[in-house]
Amino acid sequence: MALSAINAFAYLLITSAKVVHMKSAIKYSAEVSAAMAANAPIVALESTIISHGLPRPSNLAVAIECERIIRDRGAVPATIALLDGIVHVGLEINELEAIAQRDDISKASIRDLAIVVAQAKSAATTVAATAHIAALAGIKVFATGGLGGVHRGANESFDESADLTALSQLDITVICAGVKSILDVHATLERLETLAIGLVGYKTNRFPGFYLTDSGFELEHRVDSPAEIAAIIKARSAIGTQFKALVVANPVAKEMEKNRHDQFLATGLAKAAHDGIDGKAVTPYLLEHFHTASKGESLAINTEIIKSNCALAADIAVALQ
Ligand code: PSU
Ligand code: MN
Repeated sequence: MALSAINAFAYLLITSAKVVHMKSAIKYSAEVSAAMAANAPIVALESTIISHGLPRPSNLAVAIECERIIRDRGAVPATIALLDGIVHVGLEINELEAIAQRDDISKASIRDLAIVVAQAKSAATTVAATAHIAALAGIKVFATGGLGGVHRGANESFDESADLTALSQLDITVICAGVKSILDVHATLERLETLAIGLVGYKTNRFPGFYLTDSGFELEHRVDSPAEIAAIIKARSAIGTQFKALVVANPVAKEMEKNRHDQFLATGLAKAAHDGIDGKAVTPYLLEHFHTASKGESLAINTEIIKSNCALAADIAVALQ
């Protein structure tokens, strides 16, 4: 009797300690904490692009450069990742290095978050998971490279990125260069429409295709300044549609030569099918194929894209203040 009472008490202590631990599961960097206290503009950044989207060692250099671009434009970068069970919003340099260099960094989408936290593991966050944590932290603007979407052959494989469903329920604005042609771009656009995710082209009426400025599909809405985007973000709250993300599609300045692009795509898709790649491995596999097959050209374009999206995101965050 006495023993089980002690056990019950110990259990309560453990559970309440766990509850406290969960509540403090988010750790803000000093810079992000200060920005939040001062109500200064903040831009969220994902980390899967660092761990699984870009090859080493340039992944770390790109991550550092992106943060610098955001600071130079008057906003504060908040790179999001999970390290040893702690959700980080804003990374110190040694933490950014860990994400870029460690071999035990998994790729976490929203469904993985609680598991990684409870098991005290480390993971980079996808667009879906990053948007979820950013929204939880009250960050409104998020820069990435390309969104996940509907994969080719999804009518049989059911492979559609959780990025889409995540963005259909979060108050966040994502700046990207559209989606890569490794996906079924048309199906992705249809799903964005069904999920009521807002979509505007930045200085373009064509939906960008990541390496290409034009994926072949038209956009209904075009914006030409960060101020215009800030006005849309404010109108979303007024009209009650803020809990569906706004996607700002920002085309790359100098695109890849179309024939080369189509060739890399065809060989990559054939290789992935041959190697039987599925699940969360598909996207990193195809990105890696582009980087090796193009002998670095896709990496250079990828770098330009993410830098340009960071600059625009910072300008939007500043315009929102
Ligand atoms: N598309 C890119 N580069 C990337 C990704 C997608 O052009 O780095 C990453 C992002 O983190 C995105 C994730 O959220 O891949 C999508 O993976 P999946 O298709 O498994 O949902
Ligand atoms: Mn998938």
